[in-house]
Amino acid sequence: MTMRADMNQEMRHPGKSGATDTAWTAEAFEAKLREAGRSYHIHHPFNEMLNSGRATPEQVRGWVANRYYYQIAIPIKDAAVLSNCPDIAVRRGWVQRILDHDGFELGGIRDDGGIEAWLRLASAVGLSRDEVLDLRHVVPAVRFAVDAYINFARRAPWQEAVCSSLTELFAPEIHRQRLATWPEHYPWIDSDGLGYFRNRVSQARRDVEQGLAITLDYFNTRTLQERALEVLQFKLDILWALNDGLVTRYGVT
Ligand code: AHQ
Repeated sequence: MTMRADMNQEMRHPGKSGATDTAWTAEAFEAKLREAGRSYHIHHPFNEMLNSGRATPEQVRGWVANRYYYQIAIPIKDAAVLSNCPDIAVRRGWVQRILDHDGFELGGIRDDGGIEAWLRLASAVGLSRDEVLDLRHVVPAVRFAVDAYINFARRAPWQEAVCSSLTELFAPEIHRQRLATWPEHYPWIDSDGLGYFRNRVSQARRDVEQGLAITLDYFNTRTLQERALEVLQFKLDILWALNDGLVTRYGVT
């Protein structure tokens, strides 16, 4: 294998070499989960282009229109987790994620939700609502990566689907990075459009509190912990492949 492949191999399947059967402590296991952040899509060339101001308006619009397909998949994925989960206390926490994205009207409180906020981002970058809603810009690799995530959540044990959401360990940083860089790099984007990222910083942190607690508790043998790292890497690869799809369609500089 070439150096790159070796590096990829180690990045993609950490902890494989020399596995013993002693479970890691919760602290050591959490550290391993956080180490996987080395292959988070914040490091993908397309994202680095986007957040360093090198993206053209067409590349920004392409990213927003394609990521819409990921955003509308999240509540479907979360409903799959709920449908597989018999634990009422877990469901009571998890259902919040669907409300975050689909919005709600409860007891006089109304929230349009994250998908509507994403459509405001789409409008701010110059996309029409219809061309986002009808998914005409979604490239095959993005569709397949996102559908793989939904199908995984439908058929995997619900605890594995919970574990796969832990890419959000690294999400507050990427949302903060956009909020810090886009206004300067893309002054043509109305800042109202960035509301989605503002909301996600705190929502992602709350999501991770529940997801990490479930993961540290359930994956409690070395074999299960190694499985958790594989599941997290699978989801990291989904996000990475989504960005690869954008490169093939919109290029990267
Ligand atoms: O906007 C994002 C979001 O709502 C979620 C839910 C969570 C999951 O259940 O997998 N992951 C996630 C993510 C969102 N935004 C991505 C981004 O880069 O804006 C990051 C992504 C994640 O880290 O999984």
